[in-house]
Parts: sequence; C-alpha cells; structure tokens
Amino acid sequence: MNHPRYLFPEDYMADPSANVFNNRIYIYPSHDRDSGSAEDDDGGHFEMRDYHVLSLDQVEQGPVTDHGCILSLEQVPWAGRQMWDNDVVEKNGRYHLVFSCKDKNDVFHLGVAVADRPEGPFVPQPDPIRGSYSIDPCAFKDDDGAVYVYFGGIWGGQLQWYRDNKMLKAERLPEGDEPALPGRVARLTDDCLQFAEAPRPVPVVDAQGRPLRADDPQRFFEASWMHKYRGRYYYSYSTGDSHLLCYATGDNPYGPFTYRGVILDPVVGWTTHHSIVEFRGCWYLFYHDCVPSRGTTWLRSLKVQELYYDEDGAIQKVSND
Ligand code: FUB
Repeated sequence: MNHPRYLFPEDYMADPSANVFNNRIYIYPSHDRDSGSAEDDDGGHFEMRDYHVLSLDQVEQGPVTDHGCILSLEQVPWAGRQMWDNDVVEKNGRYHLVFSCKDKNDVFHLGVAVADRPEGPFVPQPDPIRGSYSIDPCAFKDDDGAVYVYFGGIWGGQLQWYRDNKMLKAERLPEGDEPALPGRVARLTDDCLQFAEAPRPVPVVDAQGRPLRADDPQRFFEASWMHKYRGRYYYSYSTGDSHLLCYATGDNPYGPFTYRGVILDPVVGWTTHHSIVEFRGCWYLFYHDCVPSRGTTWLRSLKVQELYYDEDGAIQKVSND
C-alpha cells in the first residue's frame, strides 16, 4: 500500500480504534459533528453524542460498511456530554466497548457497554468504571487473556487534575525538566466491567532510563495505544500540542517503555490519534486528519496507511503523502 486511503468520506469520524474480529477489521471511531460550540483549549468544540462502528475486509480498496449507531449519549444513565474516544475488546465471547464521556458534573470517566457481536447493539453499564478518570481508553488483550486499559489525556482530557488516582484541588501540569505527566494503565476484571487494580502510571523513559521531561516535544499527551509485535509491547501515543505520534517499547504491559521514535509527523488539524493492527500478515496505522474539512479541527476524517518495521523492530516513520 503506497498511499494513505480515506476510509469513510460519507461522514466525519476520528480516533479510530481498529480491531480484528472474525477475520474482519472493525473500526470504533469518535463520531464528529458540527455542534456550533466555540473552539477552546479544553476541547469544548468536540461535542460528540454517539458512536458508530465501521467494518471492512479489504484495506486498500473495497467497501467500508457503516453498521450504524451502536451507543448514544441518551442511553448512558451517567453521561452528561462529549462522547470521546472508545475501544472494544472481546473476552469470553462478548464484546466490551470502553468509552470516555463526561458525567453530569463535566468530569470525564470511562464507561463500559457490552454486546454479543462486534456490530452491537451495546448495552451500557449504569455507572462508570469505579475509580476511572480522564479519556482515551485503549483496551488491550494480552496473549494470556488478561485485558489492560491504557488511558489518559491532558488539557481537555483532565489528566492534569489527578495524582495517585485522586483529584487535586487545582489542576497542575509539570513544567520544564520535571518528569512529564504519564498516561495510565489498569488491568480489568475478568468480566471487563471494572478495574481489577488501581491505575498505574505508564513510564516512558529515554535510552538511559530517565523519564521523558515535561518540556520534551515527544512526551505523552493523549491517545494511548498498545500492540504487540514479535513478543514486545509497543506503547504509542499522541504528543498533543507538538502534534506527533510517537512510540516506546517494553517487555511487559506495565513498562517501563523505552522511547523509540516518531511514527507520524503532524497532520492537518490540531489532534492526532491512531491505532495499529495486524491484518492478514500486514500491519496498518489507522488515524485521522482534517484535510477533507479544510482544516476544521472538530471535523476529522478517517485514514489508513500500511506500517513497516525494520529488522530490529523499529517502526518506519509513515509518510502522510
Ligand atoms: O476526539 C476527541 C479527542 O480529540 C480525543 O479524545 C483525543 O484523543 C483527540 O483526538
């Protein structure tokens, strides 16, 4: 595959979480819309109200099926507004959609909705995951069947309000050469409905084992994704205000993860967000940009591009041309 493909020109969608279920790719995106809300640093302009699921069985060409709405704000008893990024994991034959949404007090939490099929319909739990906060869940099932949720996002994602899993009285972002604010990970219970443990920080360190600094343009900001390649754990993420997709590798789901490089340079649009998945022996990067909406930050379009690795396991930087 030599060029990126826009996957779904019919509608604006973003934050694609791609998973392979039953030998088919299912993409769980955020569903962008033009709400008229003013643009601000807290993402007030991302006023999404539902999720759709798309599926395809050929990446380079061929139809992309929209299976319609699988969960809407009105169906979730605890939800207030802003249905942001989600992901789906299969466990014991059931599909668990883990999603981020603000509650009625405008505080982000993670919720779970369950279905018998990847296309849904998904039935939401009455309450968010106990002890959950912030945004952008990636639900990763390891080879032993354990499921981990990676999450967290700064600024509008509210991660800077938390230390040691407790909400602060005032938000605080580390600065300068202080260690950067890390993303979080927690293993889920066997039924995938709750955290089985308190969330832990996800350490990203340099080659000398030092945590990346707060002023490092390659430090974590949001959009965690986890995949495994040749037995190694690849933690990838968006750097937010420096607009990169970066990755780091480790030898277990909790890290530490050693910073390895940039996967994708900034795209058109403020946000960058992705997933990485293997399908029929090839690896793909799913992401979004705002080219079709002529740079309108909150109207994003889904894209896919093939991903290649070097012999030593390094990811080759993807060209966005
Ligand atoms: O889609 C809303 C937010 O924008 C996501 O949660 C972030 O990752 C960014 O893509």
